[in-house]
Amino acid sequence: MDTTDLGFPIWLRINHFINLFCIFFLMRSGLQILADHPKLYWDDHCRPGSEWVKFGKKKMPTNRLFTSMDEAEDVSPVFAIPGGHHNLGAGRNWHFLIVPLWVLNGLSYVGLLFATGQWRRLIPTSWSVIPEAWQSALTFASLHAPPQSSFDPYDSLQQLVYAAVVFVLAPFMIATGLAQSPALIARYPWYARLFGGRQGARSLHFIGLLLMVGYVLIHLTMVILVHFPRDVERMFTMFGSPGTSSAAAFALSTAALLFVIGFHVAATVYTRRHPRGFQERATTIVEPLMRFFFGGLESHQRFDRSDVTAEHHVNGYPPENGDYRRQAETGFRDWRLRVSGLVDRPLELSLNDLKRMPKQEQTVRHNCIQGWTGIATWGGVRVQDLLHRCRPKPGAQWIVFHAFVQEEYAPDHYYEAFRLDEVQGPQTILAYEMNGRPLPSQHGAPCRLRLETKVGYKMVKYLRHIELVASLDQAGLGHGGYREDYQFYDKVASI
Ligand SMILES: Nc1nc2c(c(=O)[nH]1)N[C@H]1C(S)=C(S)[C@@H](COP(=O)(O)O)O[C@H]1N2
Ligand SMILES: [Mo]
Repeated sequence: MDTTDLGFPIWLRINHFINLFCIFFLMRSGLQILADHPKLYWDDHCRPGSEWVKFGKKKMPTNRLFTSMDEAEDVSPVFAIPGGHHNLGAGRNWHFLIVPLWVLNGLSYVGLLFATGQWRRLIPTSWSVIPEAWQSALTFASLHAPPQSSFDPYDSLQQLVYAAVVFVLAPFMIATGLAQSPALIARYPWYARLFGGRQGARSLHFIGLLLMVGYVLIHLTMVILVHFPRDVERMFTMFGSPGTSSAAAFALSTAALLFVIGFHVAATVYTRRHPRGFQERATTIVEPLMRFFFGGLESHQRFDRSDVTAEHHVNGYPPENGDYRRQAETGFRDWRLRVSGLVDRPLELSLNDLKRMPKQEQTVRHNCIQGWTGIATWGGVRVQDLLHRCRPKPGAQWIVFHAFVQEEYAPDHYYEAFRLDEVQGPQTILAYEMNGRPLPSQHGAPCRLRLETKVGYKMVKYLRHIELVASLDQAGLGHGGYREDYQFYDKVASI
């Protein structure tokens, strides 16, 4: 087939349009996520100051404890969705809503390319493409355009760039995105190592974003500048059909572009005005997908003791009230962990009771939702063993971990809930030790949850009460946890 006869079939235009619609959502929601911890690193210790790039002007204090929530930056709703301060939950929900659409669109595009012979448009069939592309690059570098005849269908350089974006950059973004799922890399630690760890994957995902932005800018500039107006007409007829007049094509394409812009504006305004409504709608799609893809994965991490992070970040200040203070002063001698609700045998366990149960140690990576990581050895008792002792009743659906009141969370105390099957994993423990020492106060003394397939916010510190309930309505505002209630996070947290 002569490649000049390929034309632009209707499916290709639709794929191109959906892709453009998705890409801007992915970029804007990605930026929102980045703004919550606007620092990028090459190793998983995230030592303060070791970032290779940092956005924003905030400086963290060196003379007192700070938490990673203090490090979040504001971002404009023009660039990010939904914009603003610490709207990471909504940003993530947009990202994970659009990703499946974008991936399905990409797969159908590639499938159709090969089913129809359109692949010839993108994949060079002769090695001569390389010297030709070089010639073309030299021509562009001298601020000239290669002759129009070399653009049928694509100029060699253009063809190579398009092929690289479709067959290299897009899969690369998917691969580096997946490597940020705590569940996936807890089950398959080698997968994170392919990218030099989770921070490597995160940094590469960002570099991929820069390449994508660069590509979009150059792509648009070229379409407009090179061989004007033929390419613009071509771009417009992307939306019309070959038979339509150029006026109709122009009207249709303008409408299509306005639709994308209008949709973004409306989505941004809606998300900002109705954060709860958006959370509830988005999570009905996002959470089942997360459970489907990552729910069955168990953590099998075995980092070496020598991998432990020296300065592990902190999120959530220790409680300051008299109740907690008094117990801390006596080494939590009077602390009791209450296990209650829908159980056959309610329990009240002291720290010594916990220490008499079988102990498990695990050296694992912590993945905060904001982006930082750290490696530590945690020691404690398996939640499985605890459940054996308290024996949940048949009606128990959810297990809720409640913390002491922390003054920073005035409306309520911190808590997180899980379906019972989610806490059965081999590396789900109540930790009373960190790196061989009693749990330090900033990391959750006297006892905290570790559930290594989840993002950090699910791992409640300063534990004081575990409750088994039939429905989420029985905990907090009913969305599955403190951060779900007040920061609109999803409750599955596998990525
Ligand atoms: N009680 C309580 N538990 C909490 C938090 C908190 O603010 N309060 N923050 C969560 C978040 S967002 C993270 S990332 C981890 C941080 O654990 P670390 O401070 O030990 O690093 O604790 C989680 N557990
Ligand atoms: Mo976090």
